[in-house]
Amino acid sequence: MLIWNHHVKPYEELLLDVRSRFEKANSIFLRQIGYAPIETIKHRIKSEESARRKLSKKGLGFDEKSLKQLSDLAGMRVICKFTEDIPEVLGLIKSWSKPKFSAVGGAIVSDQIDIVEEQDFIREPKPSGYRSYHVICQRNGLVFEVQVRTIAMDFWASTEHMLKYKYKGDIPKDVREKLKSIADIAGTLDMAMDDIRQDVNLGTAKSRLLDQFYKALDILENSGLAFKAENYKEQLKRVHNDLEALKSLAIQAKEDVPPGYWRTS
Ligand code: 0O2
Repeated sequence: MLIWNHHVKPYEELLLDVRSRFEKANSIFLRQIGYAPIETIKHRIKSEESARRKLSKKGLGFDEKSLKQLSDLAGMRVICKFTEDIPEVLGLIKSWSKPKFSAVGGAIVSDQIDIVEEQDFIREPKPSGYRSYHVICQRNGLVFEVQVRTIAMDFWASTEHMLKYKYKGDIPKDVREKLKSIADIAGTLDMAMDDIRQDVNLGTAKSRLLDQFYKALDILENSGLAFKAENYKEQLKRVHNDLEALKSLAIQAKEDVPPGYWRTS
């Protein structure tokens, strides 16, 4: 007899491992470029009842072999702010499929995650209006699904899911039509958000440059070079809105810092 908790335990461990890979990568992005592509991560194991229902819909029995055919028994949702963040997340998943060699003896480390299938419901939304990018992966024979989507796509999908539940799977036609047009609005919202992403990136770049600039001024002031710091402050007033000029000013100020004073924190 199949004991549900025993069956899903390795999947739970797998999801925790994948989740921590995403979290680590996200912090590296944040540290290196001041921006992280992942907004939120959710993961879940399908409930026994829901797995039973799905298998019976597919005409399959409730056993170990049939459960292996449910690609979303273990599922993870990676939610991004912008559509343009999605390829970054896909790139991360792809990087896990490369064999890793251990430092000792060069043996292959078996934490490799392979992509079994990709489904792009963003380029080709489902007739309901559902949009998301699905990646079906597997590690050591355990299959799981990663859904990558924006906040707008996630909002739509979770609302539609809730309505499906409320109407017992049979959403009335007028509600379905409304949902479809909201999905189109969500698509337009995502496109508009991608447009302003450029501004967000510029804002991040500017604040990083200003951090470096003020750090240099602080050192100059505390190393007997306050007159230089004052001079830079005056120049900053003129270049504040010009990213390139701000960049060269920050480099110049950093170069004026006496040797040995600059510390990377
Ligand atoms: P839940 O409760 O999220 O787990 P297939 O055998 O591949 O043909 P399957 O497995 O239904 O059929 O694949 P599909 O269509 O890729 O759906 C997998 C999951 O994607 C679903 O799991 C949903 O999470 C999500 N999804 C797909 N289509 C829709 C949709 O129209 N609306 C919403 N809200 N979500 C969708 P479950 O088991 O259906 O649901």
